[in-house]
Amino acid sequence: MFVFGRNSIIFNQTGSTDIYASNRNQFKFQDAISKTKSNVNKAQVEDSFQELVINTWSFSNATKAGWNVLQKTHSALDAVEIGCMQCEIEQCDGTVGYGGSPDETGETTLDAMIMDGPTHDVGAVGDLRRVKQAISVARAVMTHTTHTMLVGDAATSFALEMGFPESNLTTMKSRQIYENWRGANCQPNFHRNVTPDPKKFCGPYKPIPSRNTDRVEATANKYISKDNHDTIGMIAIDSKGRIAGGTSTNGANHKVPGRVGDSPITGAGAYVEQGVGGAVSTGDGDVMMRFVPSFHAVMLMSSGMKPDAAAKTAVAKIINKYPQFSGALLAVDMNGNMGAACNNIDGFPYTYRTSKDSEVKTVTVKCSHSNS
Ligand code: SD4
Repeated sequence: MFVFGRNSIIFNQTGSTDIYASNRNQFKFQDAISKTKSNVNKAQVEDSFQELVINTWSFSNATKAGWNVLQKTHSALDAVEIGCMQCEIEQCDGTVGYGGSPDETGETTLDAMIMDGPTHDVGAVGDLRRVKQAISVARAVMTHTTHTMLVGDAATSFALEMGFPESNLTTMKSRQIYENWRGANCQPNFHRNVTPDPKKFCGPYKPIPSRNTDRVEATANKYISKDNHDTIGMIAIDSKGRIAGGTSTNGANHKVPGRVGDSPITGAGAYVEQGVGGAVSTGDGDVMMRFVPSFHAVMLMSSGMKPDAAAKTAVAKIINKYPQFSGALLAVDMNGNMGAACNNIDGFPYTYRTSKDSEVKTVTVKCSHSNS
């Protein structure tokens, strides 16, 4: 039995595993760490790669958790799942896991995805309700279905069927955030072209005549700030050179119920390509998912661009249309070269550890159009 942090992994005789994660409620999930080895396209992997775990923001405990599991199971997928799970448990910056970003009804809902480089397999959940372990449910979608994404209450039903516990994602803090927002006439919110005026009043709203084609300006979500866009996006490479990526978030504060952001969308929130590298994004997902920036950056790397330049080019493409956009993109190649680009944030930190390092390191990138 391996014990790391608050999670215990028990390997049984068949080689499959159970995870017990203590997150106030304990949960048990058969095969939460799946039999990665059997999933691997062996032709695409080699031995003795430099191991790596890297993730958005200063979530160093998540990096550590991912790194520790990488040392024990030698699986990039496990590292991404456990690393992101660490943030779900810690409720990193209030924007990952339960108790953050209440929607317009006060409910916290979760988005997450995980992607396996060797198989190009993806599992994702959007608008997941009443289940805390979003990244693990995403992995269950990948492992136990041939689908890519499940959403809303139906994703919850699937999670319960897979053995995850149902629980309330609302906390005193998220209740307070919601009450304050209601008290401020539901400002800010994400509505437009509705009546009553959404810049002054709460809903319910009715549409007012508007044609998309009349609009000449692209609009980003201006209120997105450092405090409400700290999604974890993580990439790991194991010693066999298998790359995996993933994300977990509670999305955008005061979102319209049913809203799903970029984080669970393949190529938007995260993308990995075996033999090339990976990228993950954080920020205004409503804008980013229109550009699939993670896919863009990885494609640029596949044509020879370094991660730093690839991240900058992909972000520049978004800024060109949405100068107000706030967000960041982190990219890494199979050799562990890394780079990031960001816009309208007061600096974007990321943390990583490779086999060359004795501890987790942090790099902070200066952003274009910084508010500072
Ligand atoms: C979203 N991109 O749902 C996410 C939010 C976030 O850092 O914080 N990203 O739009």
